[in-house]
Amino acid sequence: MHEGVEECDDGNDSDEDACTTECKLARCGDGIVQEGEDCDDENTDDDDQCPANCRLPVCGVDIECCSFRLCQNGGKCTDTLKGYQCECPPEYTGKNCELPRLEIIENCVMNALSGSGEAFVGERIWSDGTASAPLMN
Ligand SMILES: [Ca+2]
Ligand SMILES: [Ca+2]
Ligand SMILES: [Ca+2]
Repeated sequence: MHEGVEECDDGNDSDEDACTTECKLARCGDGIVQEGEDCDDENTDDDDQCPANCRLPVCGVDIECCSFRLCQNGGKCTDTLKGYQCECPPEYTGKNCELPRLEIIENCVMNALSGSGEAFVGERIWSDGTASAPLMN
């Protein structure tokens, strides 16, 4: 270790520990993700991908989860004590409304009353069985 020139010298070629290969002490803003850092974008700006303390905010602890746009396909996000909840449109389900709900048409029978004889009367049943609606076409 050279006094005055080097801040540290751990004698290895790793940037990811407390002393970089340039013999500078690991710090937030040096562009290298070291121990205790979630990210490091080589600056100490808070307004970009990596905050000034190099710690990514934890949803439900540091910031509201809904600011992450977690609900997909038009789902409505609500922050809860333990995180968030998505209120999904009828066509989607899953924690983040990411799963399409299968539409199954059952009971298709010829509708004798339609006049044309070509219409069907059926039923819409969602894959989770919660909603069904009569279907005519
Ligand atoms: Ca090192
Ligand atoms: Ca760093
Ligand atoms: Ca930054």
